[in-house]
Amino acid sequence: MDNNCIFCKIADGRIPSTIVYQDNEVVAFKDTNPQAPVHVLLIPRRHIASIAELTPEDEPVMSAIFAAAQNVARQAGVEQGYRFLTNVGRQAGQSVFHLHFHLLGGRDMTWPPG
Ligand code: IU
Repeated sequence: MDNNCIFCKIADGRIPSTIVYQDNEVVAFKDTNPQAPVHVLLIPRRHIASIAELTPEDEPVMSAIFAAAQNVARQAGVEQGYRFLTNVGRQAGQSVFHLHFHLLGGRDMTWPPG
């Protein structure tokens, strides 16, 4: 755990959030600045800065995140169409350096993203 990381604090409940799903590996909570009617962030409980830091040992947590995404999408009623993405590095728009996947749905999505 990184004591300066806001998402570590959300994961262990030190900062309140609207959690929609959690298990031993993953926490999913509503984004506080939603960009779509459904906007949930899925994070590993363990601090990993971004995809750039993943190692083969992280395979179980990555599978858990993808499985959780299916659950969250189903629970939110957007399983017919949603976007699931992660920003890697500042140039891509990453502003919080604890790995997180955005699950966005409930409206038509455009491509390419900005
Ligand atoms: P990004 O990919 O690192 O730019 O996404 C960070 C997201 O985290 C962004 O959508 C914020 O609205 C969201 N967020 C949040 O939900 N709660 C917080 O306390 C903070 C950021 I800081």
